[in-house]
Amino acid sequence: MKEIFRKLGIEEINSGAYCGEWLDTSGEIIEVFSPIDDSLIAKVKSASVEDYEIVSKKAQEDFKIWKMIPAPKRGEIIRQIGLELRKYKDELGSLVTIEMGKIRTEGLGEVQEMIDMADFSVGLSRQLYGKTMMSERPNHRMYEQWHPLGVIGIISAFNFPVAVWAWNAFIAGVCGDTMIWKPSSSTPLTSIAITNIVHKVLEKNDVPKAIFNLIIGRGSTIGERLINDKAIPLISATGSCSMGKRVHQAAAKRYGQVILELGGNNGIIVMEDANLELTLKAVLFGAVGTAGQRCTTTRRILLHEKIFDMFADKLKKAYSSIPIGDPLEDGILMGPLVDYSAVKEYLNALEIIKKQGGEIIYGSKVLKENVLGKCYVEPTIVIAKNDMPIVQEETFAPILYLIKIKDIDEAIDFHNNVPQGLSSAIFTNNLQYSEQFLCHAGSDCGIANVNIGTSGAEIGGAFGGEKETGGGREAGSDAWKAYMRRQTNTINWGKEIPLAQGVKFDV
Ligand code: UN1
Repeated sequence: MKEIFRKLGIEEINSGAYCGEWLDTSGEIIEVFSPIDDSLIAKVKSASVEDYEIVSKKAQEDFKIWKMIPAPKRGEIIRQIGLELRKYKDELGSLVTIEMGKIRTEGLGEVQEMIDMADFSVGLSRQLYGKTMMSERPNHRMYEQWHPLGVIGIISAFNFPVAVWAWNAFIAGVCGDTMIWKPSSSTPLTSIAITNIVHKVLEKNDVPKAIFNLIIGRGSTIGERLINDKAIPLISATGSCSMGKRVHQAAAKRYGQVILELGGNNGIIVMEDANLELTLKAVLFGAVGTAGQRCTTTRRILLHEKIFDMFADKLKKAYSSIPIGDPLEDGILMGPLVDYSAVKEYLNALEIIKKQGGEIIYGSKVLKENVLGKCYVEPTIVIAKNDMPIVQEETFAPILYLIKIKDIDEAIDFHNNVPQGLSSAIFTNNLQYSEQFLCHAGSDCGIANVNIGTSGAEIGGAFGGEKETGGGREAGSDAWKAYMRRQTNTINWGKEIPLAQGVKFDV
């Protein structure tokens, strides 16, 4: 671990603010523990509100320079960052695992997601296209252009401590924005490591240094300051629904824009004709992967009554063979939850489940033997009803609800009958079922898949969801448009000044 920290520039005590250089921060000390064995791994001197003001000012100043650099040249900086990320992939992947507990292959996958985002953004830097429109007036030309927006606020969660930053940062970067990243206080070290890598690239190039800025600290102090900062036209926030509501309200008060990627309560419909081998694999990865701590985690299985008991048995058997333990070890498929408060939430949810009539058919215990720390829990399967209040909520833990359905109509009805709308899937080989699921009367989620699980989306599509998930879209497709301002331009190259809609106004 010492070697990984040395390579990534993580010290015993680290600064919690960067704006082209690391500041001598004056906030409280954050102690960072690894959920693998509960050990203290480093400290961060967090940013105070005064530190925030310095970062915000610097980001605004450098926006003026960065936005004037041609987009493909900005893309070149992101390309170089992508190359550096490739060099440090192994160490960064391990650091993700050490800091938040996801298994190593997932930690590495997360760094790969950043690399993919870098490549995507480099291409995008030459494709920030606007349209040309047909003017109704003679000798007029109309078109739209996309201009850089300003300083973007990026609030990221512990569960994807680096990939979600890259979704936002690389796109915002090629769009000509500068940014301020506020990572989760549970995972500050990965953000410091990334910032060190970015710093090295910026140093080598003749560009302003306060493009990819960082502040680490409490939501209640610097987080509040960030979301209320009039200098930040857009906040992109990932996290809980309640956090997102707070961000949305604060931004609305000052006419700020938001990209919200909040809670999911993702369901998989399993029809009677489904290929159950495929389904089982997808459910296992979706429900147990990342120890149930993805926003895309599969939380509900809407299971056809004809195969209910049989598939529940298969699942139980598969759950009992999942290797749980040190996430750095090869072959382990489930590591610890992020911290002990997550364990308490898991236990609390299980109590509520019992009170509300849920039947726990597998799991429900905190593991005490053969594990290194106190944050390891059993993945849990519960037979439940869709309208149980606890099923309507997102519990950020590996708890999977099995809900019986009698046909496709009931399945879609139950599926949509939750407040969240992020990701969804159906397993079937029946064309009519899958088309019904994908049509406008089908899944109401931002992501809807057929014979693929709810989690593990590629970066090429726009990522995000509806309802209480917040409506934002990040990463691929044309999600970049949210990071720019659109300008409609009309140019008259004639000798008259005709008015639109045939209005006459001759003096
Ligand atoms: C998240 O949990 O906030 O689709 C993001 C997935 C990942 C991203 C998850 N690519 O599961």
